[in-house]
Amino acid sequence: MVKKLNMTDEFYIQRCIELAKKALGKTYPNPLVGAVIVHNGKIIGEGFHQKAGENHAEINAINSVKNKELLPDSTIYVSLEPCAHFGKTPPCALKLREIDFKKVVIGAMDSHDKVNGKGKKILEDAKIEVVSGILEQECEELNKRFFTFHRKKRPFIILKWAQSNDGFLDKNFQPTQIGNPLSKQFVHQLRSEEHAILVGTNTALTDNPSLTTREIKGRNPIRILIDFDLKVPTDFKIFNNEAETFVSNLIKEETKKNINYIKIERENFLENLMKKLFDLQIQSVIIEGGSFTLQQFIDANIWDECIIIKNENLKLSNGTLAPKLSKTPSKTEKLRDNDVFYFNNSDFK
Ligand code: AOF
Ligand code: ZN
Repeated sequence: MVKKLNMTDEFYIQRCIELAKKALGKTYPNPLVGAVIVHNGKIIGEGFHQKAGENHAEINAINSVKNKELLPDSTIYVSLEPCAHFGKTPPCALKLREIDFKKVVIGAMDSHDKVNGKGKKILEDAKIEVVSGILEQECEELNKRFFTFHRKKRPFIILKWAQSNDGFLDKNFQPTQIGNPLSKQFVHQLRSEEHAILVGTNTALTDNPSLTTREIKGRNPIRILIDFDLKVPTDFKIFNNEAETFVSNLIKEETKKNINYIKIERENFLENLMKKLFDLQIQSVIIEGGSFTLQQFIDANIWDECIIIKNENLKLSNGTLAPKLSKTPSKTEKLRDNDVFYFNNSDFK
């Protein structure tokens, strides 16, 4: 009996996750959240959080219900603990309490300092039945960027590079040329899912990349350039007006149109950069090169995931050596066909 009930809860939380994913890359700095309302075993409402500043998932689900009289006799499923604070929108937990739902089923708890159990408590104090931790791992995975950001007080870091079979980057670090033609779309898809994208001075100077998602018409991530001495000319593509750019440098702190200069000293550089990105509420960063920059993140062990596009048919014999992960992982996953390798930092311990 109990088992059957859990299966039902899992089914609806799974649906919440599916709904939440529709907004992948679009909710920063907010999490991905989905909600489903069930009355007498029938879904009567669904919703997801679409964009920061707009309605939370629960409110969209409530608004989608035609017969609002059914709400107090319904269960609401939500992939993340309902919020307890006044942010850009009022607290969802108060709305659920006001409606007096029969039951609230939660996937993962919200690790945001202002929520973190308070939403659940509001509901329990109002004597509403609350169940939490349903498909918890899946719900954590869904918001790995959001949770890492709040727990580690730094963005979720993804390292990404393309290399030849013998371990070299292309001289001009052109990942899309090393990879097969589909790689470009794949890379642009990855970019559109992250909040920001970062490159070092050499990559910006030698490749002149625009770091946009033009191949898939996705959302452009915020661009971050590390350029201590401001060597990259302002007519380079990384400064075009297709996205906002932050330039970490030693010289000035100012904002000009879409370019924000931020001063970060060399000493403890990566640590201070992480603090600054946390203050700027940047929740995830994909590090796209070059080799030196990537290696710095590896050596400092400031990374969460690593994606390597490997062309097994290409031998370069010389050029820039690809970065090296410090240890051999216990697990390697292939993301696509045979040429994209995925590593998770937690498999290195
Ligand atoms: C929910 N449901 O759909 C989302 C939640 O500035 P606000 O008002 O949008 O609040 C943002 C915070 O609310 C965010 O950091 C996270 O803790 C929570 N997001 N909560 O109940 C949702 N998106
Ligand atoms: Zn909310």
